[in-house]
Amino acid sequence: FDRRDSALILAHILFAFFALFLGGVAGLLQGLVRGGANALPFGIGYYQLLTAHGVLMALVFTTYFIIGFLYSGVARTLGTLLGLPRRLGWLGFGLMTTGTLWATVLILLNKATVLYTFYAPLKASPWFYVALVFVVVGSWMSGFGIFMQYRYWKVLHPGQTTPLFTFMAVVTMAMWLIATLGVAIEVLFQLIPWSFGWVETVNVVLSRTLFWYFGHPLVYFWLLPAYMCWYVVIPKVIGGRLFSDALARLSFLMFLLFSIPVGFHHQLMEPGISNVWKFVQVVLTFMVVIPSLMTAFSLFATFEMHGRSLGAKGLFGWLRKLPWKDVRFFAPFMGMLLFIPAGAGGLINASHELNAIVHNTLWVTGHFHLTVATSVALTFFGITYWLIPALTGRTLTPRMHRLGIAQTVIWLVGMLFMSGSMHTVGLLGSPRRTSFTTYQDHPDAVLWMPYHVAMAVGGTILFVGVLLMLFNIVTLLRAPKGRPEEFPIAEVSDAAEKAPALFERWGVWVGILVVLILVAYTIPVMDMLNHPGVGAKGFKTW
Ligand code: HAS
Repeated sequence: FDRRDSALILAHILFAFFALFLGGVAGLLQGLVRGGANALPFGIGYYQLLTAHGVLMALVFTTYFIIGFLYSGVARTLGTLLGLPRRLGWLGFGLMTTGTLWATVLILLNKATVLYTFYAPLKASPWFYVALVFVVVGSWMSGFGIFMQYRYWKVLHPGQTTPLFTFMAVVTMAMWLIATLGVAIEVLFQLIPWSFGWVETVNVVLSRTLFWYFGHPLVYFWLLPAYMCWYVVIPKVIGGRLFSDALARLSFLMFLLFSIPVGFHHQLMEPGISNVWKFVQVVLTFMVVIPSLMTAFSLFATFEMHGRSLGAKGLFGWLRKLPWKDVRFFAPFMGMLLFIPAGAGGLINASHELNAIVHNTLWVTGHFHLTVATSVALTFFGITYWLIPALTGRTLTPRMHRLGIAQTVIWLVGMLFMSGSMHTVGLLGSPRRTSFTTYQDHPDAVLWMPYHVAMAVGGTILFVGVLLMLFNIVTLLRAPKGRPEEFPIAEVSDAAEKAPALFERWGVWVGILVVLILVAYTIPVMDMLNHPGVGAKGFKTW
């Protein structure tokens, strides 16, 4: 890596882990509150902590890590960043950091206790929404930087297929840009005018719809970089090859098409949206499951082909040929493994009748701690172990592999307690986003308590996992110089088909996506605009 590229990427990665630490402290405390420990220090409120935890973990940790990782892979596969893309990367970093620090201070001052989804009618200080604008616009600058580097490369390499990593980075950023338009409209045209008092009321169902137009692709914005690691990095780490480059590209294109017009599956229990449109979006939700099933198939094929090439026998003999002592493999593999139950939970959520049972219960919290906080987070941790030494020209030592594997195991145990009990107690009816309460010792609520205590135990173990991860990062930064760690990029299997040129005709894919969005959203949004009701004045939370 060019030193200037390393500096940009490292700044993103280290900021991400700083956010993970702060978010982890909030997570530990709120876990203890739900477990029954009532006293929070310094008059801090439970919902204030919950907001800080959600924003720092789900929005800040992920976005910084992802942008850093995408820049690193683009620089690795297309060559050193050109001047303008790098400057855009720094501009994006500066804007996002200004917005993040500003928003975090407002949350800590209890002026934006609106949780990470900042749903109306909860009303934060208007400056919180302005800070969010900085974060989103900053991420756009970074996205434009990636597009620009890609564009230059295409001009210099006419007719050549873009390297897989960069292709995936472009799809991910395109999805992000189109998705964030929804939240940008919500913040600029609804929340800012309303919170400054320029208009008296807000159309709540419209604001939630705009949020979830963005909110669902947001979860794929977290997932796709993990998939990049699974498709592009893991086959190389195990010493094998990618099963099919074309299949990988197709699955990413399917994510581009189907991850946006599905937001209603978060609003299945909401009035004001007709069942017909909910049904349409549930069908599209099941479409977006297909690329994940394709990914699972491709991963199994990659592992099995590699295992058999080493002489593995039997149905699962290939498992023994995998490099279990290599943290670059172990952490992401555990993420994959847990994505099987995590994804199954998603299918349950998306099924309308079952959603009625789980919606707004701790089951949903359990679901996203398995998806984003386990599958995605463990993959990001796994990437960190080789990315930091690759950026700093250092070596990943055997001791680091052992520490990393220990960190992964701690994370898994913590999640088993926490997410396991969240799923179970959710089915017993325990609500999410509520501080410790036994509802005046109602017998049902009293029955939930052992699970809440188990959640607190899991949260404490996870906090130890956060601390060990930070210790590992410091150790990585001080690892011995010498043979620099490589950025692993897999070759494609000889038998694989070449990707068709159609895959890079962006006009076609974005065109289809626009049609799908219009089909899924035009009529329901017109309904919401035509029947705004009285509107909500809102609850000022500060
Ligand atoms: Fe979700 C709620 C539906 C995936 C995150 N989800 C949430 C929320 C978050 C979230 C944060 O339909 C809460 C939002 C809030 O605050 O209210 N989700 C789905 C569906 C999927 C799904 C259908 N979610 C994710 C991912 C997330 C995420 C990924 C983050 C990264 N989700 C919902 C619904 C709700 C919801 C409803 C609303 C609930 C409500 O009522 O509020 C699908 O994309 C899942 C597909 C996944 C699979 C699994 C494929 C498996 C693979 C691994 C292969 C393993 C290998 C290793 C090869 C089909 C690829 C094998 C090794 C061996 C040894 C066996």
